[in-house]
Amino acid sequence: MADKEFSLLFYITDENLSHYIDENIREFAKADPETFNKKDKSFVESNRMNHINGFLYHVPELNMERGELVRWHLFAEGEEDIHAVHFHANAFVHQSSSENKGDVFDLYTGRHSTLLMRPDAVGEWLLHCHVNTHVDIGMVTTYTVHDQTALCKPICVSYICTSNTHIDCSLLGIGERMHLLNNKYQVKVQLKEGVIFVPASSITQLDLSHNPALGNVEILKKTLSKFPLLHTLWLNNVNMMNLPGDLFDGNKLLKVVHLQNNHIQYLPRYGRPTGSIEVLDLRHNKLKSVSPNVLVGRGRRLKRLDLRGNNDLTPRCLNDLHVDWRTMKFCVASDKFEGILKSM
Ligand SMILES: [Cu+2]
Repeated sequence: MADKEFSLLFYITDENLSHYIDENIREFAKADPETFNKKDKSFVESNRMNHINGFLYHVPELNMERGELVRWHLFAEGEEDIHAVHFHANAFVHQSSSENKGDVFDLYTGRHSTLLMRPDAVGEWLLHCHVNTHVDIGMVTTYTVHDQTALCKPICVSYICTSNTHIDCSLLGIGERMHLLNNKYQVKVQLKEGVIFVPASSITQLDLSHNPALGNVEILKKTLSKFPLLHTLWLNNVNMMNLPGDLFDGNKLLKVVHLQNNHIQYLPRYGRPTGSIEVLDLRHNKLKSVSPNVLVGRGRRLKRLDLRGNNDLTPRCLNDLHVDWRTMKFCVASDKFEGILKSM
C-alpha cells in the first residue's frame, strides 16, 4: 500500500477543434469568426494546449513528505506523441522486466506507467516534459517535498550515562530553550517515564546550536558559567560576532568546541579562550586573520583547528602563523589555501 499516490495525465488538447472556437475568436481575439483566418499557423499553434491534468504551468497539490513511498501513475492520451517526463532532485524506480532507476521517463501516447519514488531531497522541484515544444507552453509543474520532522514539536534528546550526560537541544526554539534552563539551571528533560531534572553542573556535553539569543555575549557567558563540567560544546549557528577572551573561563575542562556558521572575524589575542581546548572547529566563519597566539598561547593544548570555509583568510595570514607542531596535530585552513599550510 503506497503512502501517497498521484496520477498525472499528459495531454495535448487541440482547441482548434473546440465547438466554442467561433465564440472564443469573438471574445478573446475581438474578431469576426466568419472573416478570421483560422488556418493561420501561429493561431493554430496557440490553440494547442500542452497540459498536465488540464493545468498549464502548475498542477496544484503535489505535496509529499520526505521518505514516504510515492507512486506516480503517468498517462498520455490524445495526439500521438512522446513525453519525456523529468523529475528534478529525486529519482524514481520503474519496474518493467527489470528494476530501473532514473529521473526521466519516456511516456508514449496511449500508454501508462507507474513509478515509485521515496523522495529525500526536501524542497519545491520542477517536474516537466522535456520536449521543448511541450514544456515551453505549459507542460510543466512543481512538486513539493516537505520535511515532516521539521513540523514536529521537538524535545531535547538526552543521553545520560553515569559519567556523562549529553543534552542535545539544538532543535528547540529560543523561547523553549530559555524555559528549559530554569532559575536553578537544571535542565528539564522529558523522558518516556516522565520528567527529570538534571543539574546543569553535571552536564558534560551540551548542544545549543541554532539559538540566535546566544549571539548575545552576556547571555552566552551567563549560560556557560552554569556548566562547569562541560567537555564538549556545540554553538553552531548562534549568530556569534566575536569570541571574547574570557568566554570559557568558567569551563576549565572544555576540550571540544564547535563554532561553525557564525560571523566571527577575529580571535582574541594571547590564546586565552583555547586554554584547555584541544579541538576548535571554526568552519564557515568570517575570519580575516588568525593570531599565532591563539595557537601557541597559554595552555598549548590545541591539537586540531579547522578553518575551512573562512574565505577571507589570505595566504599572508596563514604564512604568519607560527604553528607549534609539537602540540598541533591537525590544522585545516580555508579550502583555497590548504596547500600552503601543508607545505609549512
Ligand atoms: Cu511532452
